[in-house]
Amino acid sequence: MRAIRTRPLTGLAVLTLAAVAAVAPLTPTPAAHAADPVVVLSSTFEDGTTEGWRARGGESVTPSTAAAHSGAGSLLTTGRTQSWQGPTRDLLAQLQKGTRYTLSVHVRLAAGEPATRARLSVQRDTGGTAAYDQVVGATPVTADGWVALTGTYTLAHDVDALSAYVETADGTAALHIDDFTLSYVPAKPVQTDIPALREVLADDFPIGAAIGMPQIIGNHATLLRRHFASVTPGNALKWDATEPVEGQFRFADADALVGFAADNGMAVRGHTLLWHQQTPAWVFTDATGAPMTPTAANKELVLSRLEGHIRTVVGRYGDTIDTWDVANEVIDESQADGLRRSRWYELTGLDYLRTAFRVAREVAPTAKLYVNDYNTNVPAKRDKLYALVAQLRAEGVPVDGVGHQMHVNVAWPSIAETEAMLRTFVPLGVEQQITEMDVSIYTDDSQSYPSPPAELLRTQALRYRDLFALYRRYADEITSVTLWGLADDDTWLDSFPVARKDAPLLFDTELQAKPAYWGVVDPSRIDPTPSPTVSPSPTGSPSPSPTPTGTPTPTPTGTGGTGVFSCRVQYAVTGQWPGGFQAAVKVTNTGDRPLTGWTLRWSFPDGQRITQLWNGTYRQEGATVEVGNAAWNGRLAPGPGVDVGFLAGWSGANGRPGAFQVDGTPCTVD
Ligand code: 9MR
Repeated sequence: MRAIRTRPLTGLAVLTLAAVAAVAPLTPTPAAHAADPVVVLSSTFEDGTTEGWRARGGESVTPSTAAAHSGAGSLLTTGRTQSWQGPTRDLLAQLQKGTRYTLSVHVRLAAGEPATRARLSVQRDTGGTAAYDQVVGATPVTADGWVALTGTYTLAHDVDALSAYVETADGTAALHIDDFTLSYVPAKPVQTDIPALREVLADDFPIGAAIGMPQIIGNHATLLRRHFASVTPGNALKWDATEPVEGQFRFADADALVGFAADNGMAVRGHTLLWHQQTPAWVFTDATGAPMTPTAANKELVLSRLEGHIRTVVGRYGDTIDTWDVANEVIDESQADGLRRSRWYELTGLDYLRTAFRVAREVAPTAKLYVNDYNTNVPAKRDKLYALVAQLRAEGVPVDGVGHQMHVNVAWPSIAETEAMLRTFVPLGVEQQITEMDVSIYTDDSQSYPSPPAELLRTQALRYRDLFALYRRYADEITSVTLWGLADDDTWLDSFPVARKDAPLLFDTELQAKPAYWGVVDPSRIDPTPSPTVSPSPTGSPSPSPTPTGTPTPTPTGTGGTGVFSCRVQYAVTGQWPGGFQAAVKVTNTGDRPLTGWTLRWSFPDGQRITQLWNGTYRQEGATVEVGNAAWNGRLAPGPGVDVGFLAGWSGANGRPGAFQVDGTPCTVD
């Protein structure tokens, strides 16, 4: 949900691309830079039609001139009787699986309607089942002005139908929308010249990330594989995902995520077997269909459901999942006994915990079984958690570990309090893990930055530095550290506690290493003087100046200048739309002589024309393309190679170039 950067979007961008292609520039590019966004679809409602938009179900959608964000027209939706009704547009033909898009729409309530909150979402249908992904969370809207809902979306599933829609969180107000854009931001390559977190931390603990389906395809998967030794499915193993209807289990997403981890040698934390949230209502519904009351019969029924659920879910993953959050968030420090008054507790007392741990141990005898909670640094909560774990273990309940979620922020909690949290549990003889760490840039609900100010990113880097230094000191106690997400493009904090863009992780929305990453890896690399170009602005920050993809880590020097140079080129079209495409080219030195400065040449077979290229300079004459190195990637040593990306126009066919040369040496081609 980041603001669009570099230049305003226009509906002409795709046309511009084709037009530029037609005049065939022979222009060396200026300094290499990140690519500009390309608009794939826009709706301005200026032509008196609905431009392909329709009602979701029963309401009325018509062109209107009663209000307009730009020009004279908008789209008006009236006659809504349900909050989920609203204008929708099919996007199946436009969205490619695995590619990240920015969706933006302006919303204003019709005159006289009371203020409410609007959401921008995507509906995807597969095999007759609909699923809903939120792109922008509930955002205040009124009849007095236009509000932009802007967010990013990556389709991560195979679908039969796909549409974007606007709805309200509550109420049925008539509403206008205008200036919808679906744009494609060409992805920067994943950095290959920075240390892998998993290697930096290898002697301390496995480093993990919470993931969903979007994290196991494309560049996200590349980043995940490179840096992380462990994953936690963020939602796919929760009860509402795995057993939405009694006895009907669904494991498609969980299987894909666990399979990805297994294929890539990563550990998996199973999260979570029981929780007071994301548990379907049927679990607590009695045989007559009524909500359960605390009777002996209901206790028996709910415990047998719990047992059946755990047997099936844990049983499915055998040894692949070696750690389970058996119980999530069972402490409430405001209760004298410290026990959360969840439905589990109300119906069974502490027996739900006894049953859950006993059954999990039976099914997965070697897995580590955890109780996981947030705010475990807060002394009152910490001590009540301690008391519960001590009691359960004294009874022989197999609790092996305590998970500290560590949803923290740039100013809270102190390192001393965090250390006290870790120290407290040592005498219990339990393992400890950091299970859901993120560091919000916000310290109260009123703050909101369209993009994170540099100074806050620096403060955040120092927090990561200090917290990881602490974790490393306690590496004998801590058996893994997991971040609650992979990169800032996909974080639960964008909609909690209010809808706004947060930036709590180690990689930014373009998957590039942040100062926070350096806080963990090498604090001497945290920039002491933040650039003024990214200082806070309530109306939207100017975009950061173009950055190379690689942070300028000195490249290994190779073996000297006497050996043989040979090369390999990997060429991949990473996105394609009518008239345009994006490609990634990786050049690897497979010999033993490093180059200082290099030129890559190829010919396009089908008249393709490059319009923009990053991480290098380019010239194109006819079909022939010549790419030179950028200032920071001139050294091409044996090893990881360099990545170049470009946008180009095409028509008719978009065949791959068959041959590549570096400094005249033909390369092998993948
Ligand atoms: O990251 C999860 C988010 O996608 C869900 O919407 C949310 C729903 O409750 O749960 C999030 O994960 C939570 C985790 O399971 C337990 N600790 C708090 C996490 C953030 O809410």
